[in-house]
Amino acid sequence: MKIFGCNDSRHVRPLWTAEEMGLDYELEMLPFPPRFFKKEYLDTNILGTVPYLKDGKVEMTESVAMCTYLCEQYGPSDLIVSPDEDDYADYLNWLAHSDATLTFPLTVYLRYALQEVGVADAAAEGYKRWFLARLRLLEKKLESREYLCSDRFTLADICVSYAIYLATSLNVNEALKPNITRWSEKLFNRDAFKRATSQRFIEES
Ligand SMILES: N[C@@H](CCC(=O)N[C@@H](CS)C(=O)NCC(=O)O)C(=O)O
Repeated sequence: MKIFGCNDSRHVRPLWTAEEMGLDYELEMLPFPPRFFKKEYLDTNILGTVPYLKDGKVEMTESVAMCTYLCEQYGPSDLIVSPDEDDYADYLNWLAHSDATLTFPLTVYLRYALQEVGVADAAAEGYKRWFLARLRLLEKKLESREYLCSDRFTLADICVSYAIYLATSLNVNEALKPNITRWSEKLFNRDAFKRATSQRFIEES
């Protein structure tokens, strides 16, 4: 199995999952954005996005789906919440929320605040505020719990906390509300997370 990523990109989700499960994988780290700095990558992934996962005939372009794939293909794993558990619907909701509601506005912020400065500065600020407002649900949910679902560490924690990791790597530190800080510090202290985030693309000088 091979996973492609860029520094701090959403490849952290499947990599962290693979590390938690003790799976073997090959990782290729690319310069960001690859469609610009490594054009031949488009022959591998026509979208040019990361992460990209190749496992035999399997090819995937969605980070959250990759996490579920790894657990279902190479599990069984407690990282998954199954349909017979009380928190199943909540779990599915957090998985979708992690990318569509939390990570998406941050990537618009990244583009216009850091990559294309001056093109749409107001959009950058607007999407940052939108992201921060959308953390309301997460901060409230974490008032009374250690993990998001089923009283244990699951893919919901991996996928949602990645958005907090990305926010802090972009210096959007207002994301660090009290409950989110307590929860994410504990998650980011896991050895599997440290292994997943320590593998970086190094620019040749
Ligand atoms: N929904 C996809 C989004 C993939 C995506 O847009 N990744 C970003 C980096 S985190 C990217 O590749 N950006 C560069 C580009 O669009 O060219 C996922 O969850 O994997």
